[in-house]
Amino acid sequence: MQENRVVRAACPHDCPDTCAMEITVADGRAVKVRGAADMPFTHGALCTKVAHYLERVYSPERLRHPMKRIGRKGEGRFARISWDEALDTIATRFAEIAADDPRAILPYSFAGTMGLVHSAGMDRRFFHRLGASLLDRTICSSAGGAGWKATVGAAQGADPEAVAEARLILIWGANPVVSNLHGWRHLLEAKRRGARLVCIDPWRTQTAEKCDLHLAPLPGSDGALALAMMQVLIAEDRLDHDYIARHTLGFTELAQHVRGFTPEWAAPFVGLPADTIRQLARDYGEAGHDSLIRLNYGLNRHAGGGMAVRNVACLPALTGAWRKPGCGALLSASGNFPVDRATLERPDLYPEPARFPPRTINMSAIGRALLEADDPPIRAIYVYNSNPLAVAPDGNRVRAGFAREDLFCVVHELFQTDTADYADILLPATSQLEHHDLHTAYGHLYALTNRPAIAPLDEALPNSEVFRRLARRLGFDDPALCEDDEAIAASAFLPGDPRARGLAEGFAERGWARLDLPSPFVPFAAGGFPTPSGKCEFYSQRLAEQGLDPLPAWHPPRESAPSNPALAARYPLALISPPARNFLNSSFANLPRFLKGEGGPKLEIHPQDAAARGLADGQRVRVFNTRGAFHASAVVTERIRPGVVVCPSIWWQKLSDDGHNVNAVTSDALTDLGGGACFYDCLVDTEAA
Ligand SMILES: Nc1nc2c(c(=O)[nH]1)N[C@H]1C(S)=C(S)[C@@H](COP(=O)(O)OP(=O)(O)OC[C@H]3O[C@@H](n4cnc5c(=O)[nH]c(N)nc54)[C@H](O)[C@@H]3O)O[C@H]1N2
Ligand SMILES: Nc1nc2c(c(=O)[nH]1)N[C@H]1C(S)=C(S)[C@@H](COP(=O)(O)OP(=O)(O)OC[C@H]3O[C@@H](n4cnc5c(=O)[nH]c(N)nc54)[C@H](O)[C@@H]3O)O[C@H]1N2
Ligand SMILES: [Mo]
Repeated sequence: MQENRVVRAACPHDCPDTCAMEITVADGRAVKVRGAADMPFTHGALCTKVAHYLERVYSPERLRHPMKRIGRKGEGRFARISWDEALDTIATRFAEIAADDPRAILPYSFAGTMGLVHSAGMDRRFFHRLGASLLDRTICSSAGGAGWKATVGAAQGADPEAVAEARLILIWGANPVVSNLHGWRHLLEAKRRGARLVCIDPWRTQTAEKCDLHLAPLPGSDGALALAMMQVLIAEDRLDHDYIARHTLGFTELAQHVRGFTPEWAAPFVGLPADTIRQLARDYGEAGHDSLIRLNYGLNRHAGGGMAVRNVACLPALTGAWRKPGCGALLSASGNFPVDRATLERPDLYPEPARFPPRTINMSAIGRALLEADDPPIRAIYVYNSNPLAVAPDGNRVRAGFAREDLFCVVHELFQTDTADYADILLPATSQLEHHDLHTAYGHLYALTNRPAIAPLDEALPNSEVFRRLARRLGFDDPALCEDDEAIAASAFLPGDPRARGLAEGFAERGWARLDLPSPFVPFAAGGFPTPSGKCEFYSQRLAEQGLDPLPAWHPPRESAPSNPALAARYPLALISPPARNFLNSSFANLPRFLKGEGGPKLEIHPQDAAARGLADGQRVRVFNTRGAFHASAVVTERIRPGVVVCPSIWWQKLSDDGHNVNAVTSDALTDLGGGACFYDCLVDTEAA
């Protein structure tokens, strides 16, 4: 009998916390998963989902063999085949299509695993070499990312482990108790030390409940709120003039520009009294250098989401809050990691564009692309690390796209998801415990390795291995397409970048290591913004060159009374669908423990809105607009403001009793910056089901 051994691993899920895990293995079977006690950010704790990870790894629902479709598309009937048959079928079809135009083949992936090897390594190399359409991976953070980048320069900000230094913390479009639990520990520590926490969220979340103040703006109004805060800070001279003079660009233009954006101007858009907005700005100004804005992506899932984040990102440069450890603002820390994309992804493998110019498809409008793209139409799609039938907006259009008889669809998955039901060839994927990978993070400054703890279940294969095998079949003999996972991981960071110093030693010793950055890391204490000017850009020449407003602007939601009064009269409720605590997007949303934890799709609705529709608590309701409808049970509650409804998500369509989830009603419109998805920019109405 083998002894128990403990394997160092990393949580693969799309969450800012990227935890270090320790997997206890006995006789080849993982028997225990716990958070690493020595990893400072994980601090020995896992979330409610990953604490029960073995239920996912060993779920009887795991796919264990390659299969081919024997029923209608979407019906979900499959027959077992061999890997050889599966790969030969895919290689033959891809070769046929590529002979005409390889851009008719589309990879579709997001962050089922965030590991570099299995989400941004061999997969990218393979599709580049094939000359397939490129995928613009916009579904989560690209709007906010673009707004932040235009202002601050890169995804860098306050050191997440130093935030307890702040005295005033605005938690803005973020719900850390649910979606950034280990970051929340540090925010709570700030509170314990006397900091005031203010939550800015249309919904009274578990986070809002624990803050000193909860402000509930209308969804999509953050751009106006931040402009009004700037107006007050500047008009009342609550500014750090020295910081502004040395480290910002365009203050004079900004001051001129925001003069009319008073709290009185903003109030009707924001849905809060002008006095409340003015007080928030005064408190923020009063806190001076000691404030932190912890944003997450809630405010970026609106038509104006890019500009909203840009406007918020201007605030700490006005007060000089970037000067102090743990202060300033934090959206994502991912830009601190010196990832060598060119080596990982090998865009140079793309065939000489002489034959076909590269074509990019935006993943946030995948339904539209499958139905409408020409030049060339999409003839094959290869889905991995994603479940678009459940997570992509305008779900009915997505479904219609995947239902196309002439579309060759490959899905590589751990489970038979909504998307898997539409596969022609369905391939079994390994879980994180079964493969090697390397992880960066977007909520802290540590890199982590993930060592395989157990052998792949039955015939499951990691993403990289399937692409290696397909490359061989297609006769792609470039050495980059033969590299093994350890070698890919070993070359993932820019050689010689000082931030990567000591990582390899840390990985070997304990599986994780902090980037070689000062601790605490105060990136913009003395300016040095990674923008073209080296300053925080209130005025952005880059935006001007793209034909966009170079100064912070107000872009109202697409679906709201100010932009579309006729639509708002017909569908008066603004629907948001933020993360459910027991799910991770649509992952975990098929497993008994987590389904039980959530207890079925819900629609939280204010008592006034419920009464106006004759709806009672617990009643089945139909939520609808022109795009579609889904069912949920009403939760009548003052946690949500009048005029707004919430459906914590993301449910699988086929596990919902009417076969539809919230994305039946969301739109595939794109955001102002970054081409992102507008999940929370969505008007609906509701009635008894
Ligand atoms: N448990 C759990 N954790 C998760 C996830 C999950 O599904 N479940 N998903 C992961 C992923 S992929 C991501 S990107 C992150 C997302 O993490 P967050 O960015 O924190 O999640 P969101 O729900 O998008 O936004 C957070 C809050 O914004 C609020 N909000 C919605 N619209 C607006 C608005 O217009 N203005 C303001 N101020 N607030 C608004 C929502 O009510 C929500 O409470 O979480 C990750 N972590
Ligand atoms: N209405 C609404 N829709 C939303 C959101 C919302 O807030 N509201 N949030 C949006 C956001 S922020 C995001 S990030 C997206 C998330 O969208 P996705 O990234 O698609 O996230 P998941 O739903 O978790 O699907 C990931 C799938 O990858 C699979 N997987 C995991 N590991 C592997 C692997 O190693 N190999 C392979 N081949 N597969 C693997 C999992 O089993 C899972 O089915 O959803 C978006 N959709
Ligand atoms: Mo996300």
